[in-house]
Amino acid sequence: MPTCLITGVTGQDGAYLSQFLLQKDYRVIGMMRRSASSDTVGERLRWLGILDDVELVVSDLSDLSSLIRLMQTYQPDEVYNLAAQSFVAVSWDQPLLTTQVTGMGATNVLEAVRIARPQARYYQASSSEMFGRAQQPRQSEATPFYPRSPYAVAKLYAHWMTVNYRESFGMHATNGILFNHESPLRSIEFVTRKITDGVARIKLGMARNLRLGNLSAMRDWGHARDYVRAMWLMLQQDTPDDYVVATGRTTSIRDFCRLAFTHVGLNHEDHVVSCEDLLRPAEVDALRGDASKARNKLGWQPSVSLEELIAEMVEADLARHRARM
Ligand code: NDP
Ligand code: GDR
Repeated sequence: MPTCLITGVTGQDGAYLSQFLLQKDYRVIGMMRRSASSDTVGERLRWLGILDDVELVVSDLSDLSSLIRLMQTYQPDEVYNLAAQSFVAVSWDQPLLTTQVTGMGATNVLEAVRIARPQARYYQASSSEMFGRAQQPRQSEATPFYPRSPYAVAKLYAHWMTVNYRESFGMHATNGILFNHESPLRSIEFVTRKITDGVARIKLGMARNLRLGNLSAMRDWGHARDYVRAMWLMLQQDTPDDYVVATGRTTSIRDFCRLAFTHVGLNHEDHVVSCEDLLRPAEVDALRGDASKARNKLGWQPSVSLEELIAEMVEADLARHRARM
């Protein structure tokens, strides 16, 4: 039975990846940080019905010695570094924390692997945000980076450290450059879930309007369940490498709203308000990925359309609110 260690196991991707690897008969060690709200930690794992199947261990991306101890104790075959301060908007308010966790945290995990478990295969959660002010209309592994936020700069540092550990120490270290991926388990502050939650509230008469920021930004959105499969496929390759994972379709926030409101028979123009105070200091205007390499080398392709994703998210939010009424 192979053993994997997942940092960020309490997040969206950590939950879906745990489920995926449990189905493949892995022993799943889930790293989480200590929380005073321990009764609600693991909500996503509970939602998927796998909370009792994941072995939860406490550590922190900023605590190298505890990370080394984890590698020594569990001797993982695969390490998925998903933990991060992952909210772009907050990274302008907390640039140093974001650097420490999202950037240097990855080096801590790489160091722990190098010191205590160098034969483990390592996955780094890189991001399409690194393309930022995109230098090409479709972004692939060959597209130059132009990060536009402290988050993206921190991710870019982690990305190059992963490449560097691969080249310097021969480690099986891989970057997955994943474009936005969403699900009913997405945190509520991200725009897709904010919209589907807003749609559900408005439909159920609990709210009238939905305040958003820039409605013209465009993103390439897929389903998180598809994207964690790509992570695993990357680590099954003989040679470590970097891969873009995306759907190749790009949609504006405005059109996402239109689709989500239409799903419940409402018109987004009657409810969505664009507010100045929610604009970002610097914006990533448009992203559209070219995942040809993942398709050709990993045999990966997305299985969920944007319309299906939106329907699943809106229905989940309607069910959540109805259950509380
Ligand atoms: P989430 O924000 O849902 O999860 C982040 C996880 O990191 C949580 O488990 C969080 O723990 C944990 N974490 C935060 N700080 C620390 C710390 N100091 N020590 C240990 N754990 C910590 O992110 P996603 O699941 O959406 O994304 C997974 C990864 O992929 C992230 O690195 C993200 O930046 C990256 N990414 C995500 C994309 C997406 O569209 N979802 C696209 C590209 C990259 P807690 O629950 O305690 O807060
Ligand atoms: P992003 O996701 O920054 O792409 O990062 P987010 O959903 O936060 O923003 C997407 C776009 O929507 C615009 N927007 C709003 N965003 C939020 N959160 N709230 C709003 O009210 C709102 N109104 C408009 C934003 O300006 C932006 O253009 C996500 C994260 O998961 C990262 O960790 C990951 O690396 C990238 O996706 C790929």
